[in-house]
Amino acid sequence: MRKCDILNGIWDFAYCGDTRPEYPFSTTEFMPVPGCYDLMEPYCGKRGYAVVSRKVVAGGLVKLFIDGAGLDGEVFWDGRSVGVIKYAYLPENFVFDAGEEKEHELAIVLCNKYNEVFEPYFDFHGYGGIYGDVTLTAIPQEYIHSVMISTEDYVTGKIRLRASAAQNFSGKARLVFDTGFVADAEFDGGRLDTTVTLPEFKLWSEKSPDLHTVTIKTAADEIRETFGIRQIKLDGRKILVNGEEIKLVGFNRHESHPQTGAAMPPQLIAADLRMLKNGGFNYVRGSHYAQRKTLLDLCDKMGIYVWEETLGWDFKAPKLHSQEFMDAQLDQAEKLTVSSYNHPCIIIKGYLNENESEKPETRVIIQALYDKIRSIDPHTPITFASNRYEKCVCTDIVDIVAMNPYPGWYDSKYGCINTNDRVKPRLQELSDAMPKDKPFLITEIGAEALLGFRDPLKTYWSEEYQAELLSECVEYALEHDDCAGISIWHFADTRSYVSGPHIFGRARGFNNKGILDEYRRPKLAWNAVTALLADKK
Ligand code: ADA
Repeated sequence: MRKCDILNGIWDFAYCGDTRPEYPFSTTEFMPVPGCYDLMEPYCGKRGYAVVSRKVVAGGLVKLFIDGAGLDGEVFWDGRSVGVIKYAYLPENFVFDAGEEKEHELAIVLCNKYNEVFEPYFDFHGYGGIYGDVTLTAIPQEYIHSVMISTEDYVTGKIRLRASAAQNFSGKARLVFDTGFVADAEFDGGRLDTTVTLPEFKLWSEKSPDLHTVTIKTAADEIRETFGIRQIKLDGRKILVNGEEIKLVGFNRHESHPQTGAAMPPQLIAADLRMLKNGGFNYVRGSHYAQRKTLLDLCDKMGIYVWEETLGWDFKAPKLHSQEFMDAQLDQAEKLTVSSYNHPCIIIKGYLNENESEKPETRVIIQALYDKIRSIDPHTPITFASNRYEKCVCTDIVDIVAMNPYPGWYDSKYGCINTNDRVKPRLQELSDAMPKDKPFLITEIGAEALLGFRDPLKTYWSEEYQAELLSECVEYALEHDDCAGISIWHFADTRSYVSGPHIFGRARGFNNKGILDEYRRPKLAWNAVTALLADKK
């Protein structure tokens, strides 16, 4: 088995402002990794370059894994560039020759200035830092990488295993499963593609999230992968998992906390997920970027369904229709599809949250991204969340129709105190207008509420108004068979715009539509919706 070092800890650090740091890097301070430098005094809220570095004893071929970083960066080994971080949040591997076995310097130049894929107008704060674990694994020259396991038949336990190996490796591979079952396969020109029917297996499901492992052994390498056996199928408006209809009820969730930013420690991520599961919910939409491996591992183990999507938020023409943008989106979609492929919790793959899908010319990129993901992943339903509603001209391309309507909030009128009576009729109207042969998901819905603002008139921004609105929404989803599910916008209040015109709709600089506040303290809506779910059980 490979040797893997966890490099988390206290790294050397320098904040460099507008000047991109050059080798030899000079560091005079320190920073915990994972961590966000723009949450550290005196750099709080600043946008600029930073460098973090540490010494590592290693040699030969190595794989550096970073479980998400942002907003972009570059990795240096003794001053030599060994990889670029282009997409915030995306867990990535960097394979390189570490040279002679001795002490080396690993440095990561980070930048939290906005870039091509992270625009300043996104309704979530862009943190600078290393968001998740950093590990370094010694690997042989003929190493195995990108193992992808999918369920071909959940009834018989038939799985497909694809793997690639460096340097066009050809030779035998032994597949040893946790059940004791052993199968033989062969790499040919660096590729292995085989199916195995496991004689004894357990299905992964929301109620019993059983996982399996397979150890792949070749003459040169040995790695273990975790996977789950489960099948997602769509049948008209229904989503089926292992042949049974499911109703998705959950939240959009940002990886964000006032004290840690995007670098939430596993304890806090697990606490969020436990709260969600114990509250009777079964689903997280990972808005609006790649999810950390830590979160996906937890969702696999806890039986929580996940919608995963690429980084994006309301990209607009002409950028949306440019070739450069298309290439970057395709690259990001490919990387994400491969990196999270084996997590059974991911049941929907998404991209380009809220784009100009009412324009026929946007069909090109919607189709291209769909085709890219489908070319790698033959099974998982693919879609995007639209806010163009009846005007959307792309619903025929995707597998699931997903809409972000905000009745009772963004359609408020002068003089109205409470518009919750419009919620159910609007949802029904929208559902009726959508294709009948595809599941219809309410991907976002909600209202702002400030924790502690109680108002008997149930006015906008009050906890009472939000509680009533979200109860209506969840009730609608539970009562209607033609609605496959709902993800409330959103789990917890999240830091958003800190300046600019939008801040005026974002009190405190937060998106306050959380059913919990940013410290996960429940608003009235939490009690109302969890009570409703408990009643329906
Ligand atoms: C959109 C968007 C979310 C959030 C939400 C809101 O639907 O997808 O990220 O900005 O609106 O609160 O307005």
